[in-house]
Amino acid sequence: MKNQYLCKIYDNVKAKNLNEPEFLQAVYEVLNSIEPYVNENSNLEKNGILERFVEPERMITFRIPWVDDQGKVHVNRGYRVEFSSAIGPYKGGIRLHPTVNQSIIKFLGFEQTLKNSLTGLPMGGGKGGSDFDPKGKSDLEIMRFCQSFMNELYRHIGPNTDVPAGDIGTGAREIGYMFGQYKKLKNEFTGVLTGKGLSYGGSLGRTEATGYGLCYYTNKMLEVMKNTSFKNKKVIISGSGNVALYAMQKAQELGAIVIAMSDSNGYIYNEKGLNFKFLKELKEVKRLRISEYLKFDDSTTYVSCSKDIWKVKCDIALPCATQNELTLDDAKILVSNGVIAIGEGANMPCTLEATDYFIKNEILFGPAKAANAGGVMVSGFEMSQNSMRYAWSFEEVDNKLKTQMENIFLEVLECATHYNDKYNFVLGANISGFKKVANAMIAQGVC
Ligand code: NDP
Ligand code: 2IT
Repeated sequence: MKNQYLCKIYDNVKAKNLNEPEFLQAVYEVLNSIEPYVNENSNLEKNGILERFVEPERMITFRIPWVDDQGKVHVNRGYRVEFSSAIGPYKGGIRLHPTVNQSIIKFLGFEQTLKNSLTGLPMGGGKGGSDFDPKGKSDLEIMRFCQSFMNELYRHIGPNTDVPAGDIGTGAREIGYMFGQYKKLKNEFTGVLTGKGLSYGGSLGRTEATGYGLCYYTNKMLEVMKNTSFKNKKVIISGSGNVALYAMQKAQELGAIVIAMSDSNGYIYNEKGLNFKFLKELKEVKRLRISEYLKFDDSTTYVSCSKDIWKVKCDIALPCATQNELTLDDAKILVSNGVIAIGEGANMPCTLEATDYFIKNEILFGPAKAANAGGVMVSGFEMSQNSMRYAWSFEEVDNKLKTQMENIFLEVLECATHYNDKYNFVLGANISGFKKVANAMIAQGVC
């Protein structure tokens, strides 16, 4: 990064947010890659765009007291970052995981701003969550926690203000409890959350959207750049949650053999391919550990170290668990094993060094904010359907998702090619997403 304006902005972000490594990482990646665009647009500095772009519009933290089944009182910390409303109401998921802190919520909100811009829909960037650990909690404990979370959050959100959704640890069950509490507090039935159940305003295809979208994007990238596809490719997918499961299903439908998947404890491996129905039942219905898969299929191997999944030889790797789960060492192993494409299903799953290594080696690299935009895209469709008080068919949603994910890839490629960096889809995604946000900010004046 040589541009003085960019260096000044980054130094300032660093000084102000020293103890937020994930936020600094995300900001560095973006500032570094939009340099050619900043070099040719002096109006950005004149309008103080980057100063505002890296500072959330609003950050809320709050206490979440709740009572467990034994009557003991617990307190967790809740967050909502309303990062940018330049192009629409704040929009982004809620993460429930013990590792959640301000740095993680801010990096996710920052990334979400650019991702939502790439969808082509009018949505700003936001993110929320709590350090609450849903693992091992009863349904009633989850319900009491979600109600207490909403007891504070409800005053900050609304269908035209800020529309939360799912993320790690937040699925249909949690969204249902949060929606019920919002409705009770506001006496209002509106599309204030997305990822809702189908019986009360959810969209068909939202559950599948992120995983399916990731495969549509990756398949288009394979087709355009290498004249190939998922067909007969060996695929490994980290994680076995919402994103990973539906990436598995779509990859298989496109003809791939999914040979390894993981959870935070370990990974399962089967050279002949894993079974979607078994895994869905295990993870979505029974909420068990992935090691239990062996009870369904004893020809599968379990390795009790989730990080070792990257040592499995494959053609395509889809990291779908969490941030920084794939490091430079992992990238070197994947490349030496002949990987041809990486599709980021999780947010920022590859470290900066791993990402650079893939790009330098001309591995097809689908960066998260483009490749996993399908989830929030269908959330945007859910908002539209709620506003119309109407419901589209699964096919309608899925067709729109596929077309628009392919368009995002083409837009990213065009941008990367324009800046003479044809394999740098990180640059392509960041500049494409940023342009629209920056133009909207300039048009709206200093606010
Ligand atoms: P889920 O909670 O459904 O699943 C998360 C999966 O990742 C689980 O298998 C979990 O394993 C694993 N995991 C979570 N945290 C860690 C960790 N610290 N170390 C190792 N493994 C971990 O979440 P989602 O599938 O919804 O989200 C996965 C990723 O995709 C996240 O980065 C999220 O931000 C991103 N994303 C999600 C979207 C959505 O619509 N849901 C949209 C776009 C991106 P275990 O069960 O052992 O914890
Ligand atoms: O990271 C993401 O894009 C999500 N967790 C989905 C957000 C949404 O509003 O659907």
